[in-house]
Amino acid sequence: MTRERPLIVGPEQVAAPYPMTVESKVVAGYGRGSAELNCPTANIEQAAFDQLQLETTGVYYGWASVHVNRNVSDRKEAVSTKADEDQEQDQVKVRRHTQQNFGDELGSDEGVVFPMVMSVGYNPFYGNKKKTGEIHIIHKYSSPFYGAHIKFTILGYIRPEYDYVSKEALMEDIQMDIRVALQSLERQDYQKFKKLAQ
Ligand code: RBF
Ligand code: MG
Repeated sequence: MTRERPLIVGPEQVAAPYPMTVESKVVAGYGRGSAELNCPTANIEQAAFDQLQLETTGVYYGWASVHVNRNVSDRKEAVSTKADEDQEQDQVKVRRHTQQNFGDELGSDEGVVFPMVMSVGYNPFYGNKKKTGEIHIIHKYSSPFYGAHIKFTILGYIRPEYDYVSKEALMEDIQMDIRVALQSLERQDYQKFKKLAQ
């Protein structure tokens, strides 16, 4: 979509309802993020997402960090739910089954806070039925981290979600969102909230 976009959004000082901080397990999405858009996203559990009560769909920004999930029962459960997920494969557009590594390969990236952009809504370009939240962390991780723990703090809103004429147009807008988030987070007051996401 060709239109003018500001590089910095929101007030100089973080203002209500922000900051909003939530923790979630990283769950599998539709598998399009890295495969099609060159923009991997960590999908948020429904319960964690609902906690945020984000009425307004669109793109938000803030800080996020990923931690190894050391919860033993989560790891045991993963084995027993695999069968259920396999059965769901018959339906259309179900969430893919993905191998969870629980963040075991994070190495020195564990617990490091990076800037993030978060997409909230129905992804009109793909026409999802369910309102979801997914986070793209602006950092190149060496491995996926399904089943890991993500902690994130939302500090502001960038734009509504749009439909696009092409995948390339969507990708271009996401690249712009990333630039906007990075610039907007440079402000002193926004830096102060980095520690909330750790
Ligand atoms: N999908 C849309 O259909 N419209 C959007 O405006 C849109 N904006 C996004 C912005 C960001 C920063 C991110 C990470 C994703 C966005 N998406 C959008 C979602 C995208 O379609 C989704 O990540 C992939 O389909 C994987 O589920
Ligand atoms: Mg995803």
